[in-house]
Formats: sequence, structure tokens, C-alpha cells
Amino acid sequence: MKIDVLTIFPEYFDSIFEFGIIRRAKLAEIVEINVHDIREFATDKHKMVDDRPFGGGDGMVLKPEPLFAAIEHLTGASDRKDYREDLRVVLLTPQGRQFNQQAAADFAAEAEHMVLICGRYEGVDERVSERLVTDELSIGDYVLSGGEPAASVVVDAMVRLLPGALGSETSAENDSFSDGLLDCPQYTRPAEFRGMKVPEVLLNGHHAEIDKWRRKMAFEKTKKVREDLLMGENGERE
Ligand code: 6GU
Repeated sequence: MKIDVLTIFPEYFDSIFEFGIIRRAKLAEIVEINVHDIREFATDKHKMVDDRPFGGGDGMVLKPEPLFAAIEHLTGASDRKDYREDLRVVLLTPQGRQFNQQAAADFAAEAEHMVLICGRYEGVDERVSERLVTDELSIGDYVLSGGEPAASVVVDAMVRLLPGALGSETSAENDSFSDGLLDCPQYTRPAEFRGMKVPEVLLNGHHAEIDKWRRKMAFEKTKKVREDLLMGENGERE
């Protein structure tokens, strides 16, 4: 998969993709990630990327021209109806639909090329969404100053699902959310620490019992802190 990130703060990403699974996936050429400064695509002599909103109001709005130029440069198309089937142009914005594990899995499976546009809190000219953007995503119900942290979240959640990104020693199958539940508690040595003992069931090597305990703990944890995950679409317990 190829990922292009468009941002007015390219330095934000200097080290964020240089660790752990994402770094390994880049080295193994499972993913290629390029970060671009939107300002490089500015068309006027002052390299302006934002301007005041028509109709008045606070803050600045990202201008359409640099983003249209950037998307055209990166994809060869300037209208989403001309995109390749495996291209996604994503705008990170608090007005987007909420990103989740299923969305990460869908992008990882379907997209060969992804362009992430980091919006600003104040906004992006609507014509970018109208003509260029295939998906508007938010990472949750809180306000960030810009889409940069959200873009790094989306990249991380997606890249770890690409075939080969996780070593054979780990797997995404047991992750929180992949089965709709949070993870069970985990312990490592020592078996007793400051008077706190590791649950006996984990020490006895009885795998059927351990699996049963883990499922029970995962369910109880989920019920306690995220009961919404146990509910179906209509609010009924599943
Ligand atoms: Cl994607 N952007 C901003 N600015 N704030 C957010 C967000 C995105 N997701 C949650 N809050």
C-alpha cells in the first residue's frame, strides 16, 4: 500500500512512523509512506494555503487550489469519478464518520493507494470534499487542533492489518475489537509482585480453562467500561 499524507505541518510526522510495526512494514516494503507540505502546491506567489471564511467567522479555511493541485499531482485525477477503484482520498475532520476497527480493516483490504488530507480545526473549503474526497473520517468525539494526530492514528490502525505487517509471533485476530470485545488482562513474571498474585488459572497450563477464563474476563471488562460494544444496532444486548 502507498500512503501520501498532505499537511501544513510536515515536521509533525518526522518520527511518528519510525517505530515498531510501522517502521518494520516500511522496511519490508509492505507500505510506502510519503508526507507532503500542502504549501509546496500553493499556486500564488505568497504560497498561501488558507484564507478567511466567506460570510465571516473565526479562523482560517484551507484553500481549494493547493489541495486540487496536490491530488492531481499524486493521483493523476482531479475528480473522484476518475479515480482508480483502489484509491481512497480521506479528509480527517471532526465532521467525518467515526473511524473504527472495521473501517481500518476495509481500507487495508481495499485500498492500494491512500491520500490523507489533514484538515484544520476551522475547516477545509467544501469543494475539496465535493470533488476530491472519498471518505471523511473523525477519530472520536473531541476536538483536535488539526487532522495530523488523526492521520497518524488511521495509518497505524491500517498498516498493522496489512498482510505480513505483524510478525508470525503476533496476530491481529486476538486484538481488542476484532471480536467486538476488549482484551482480557495479561500478566508476565514474576508470579507474585508486591503481594499481588497472578490468577492461578494462568499458571496451570490447562489451555481450555485458560481460554474460558480469558473470554469471561474480556466479556466482564467490556460490560464494565464499554457496554455499548455489547449492543446491536437497535440497542439490544447481543
Ligand atoms: Cl479527524 N480532526 C480534528 N481536527 N479533530 C478531531 C478529529 C479530526 N477527530 C476527532 N477530533
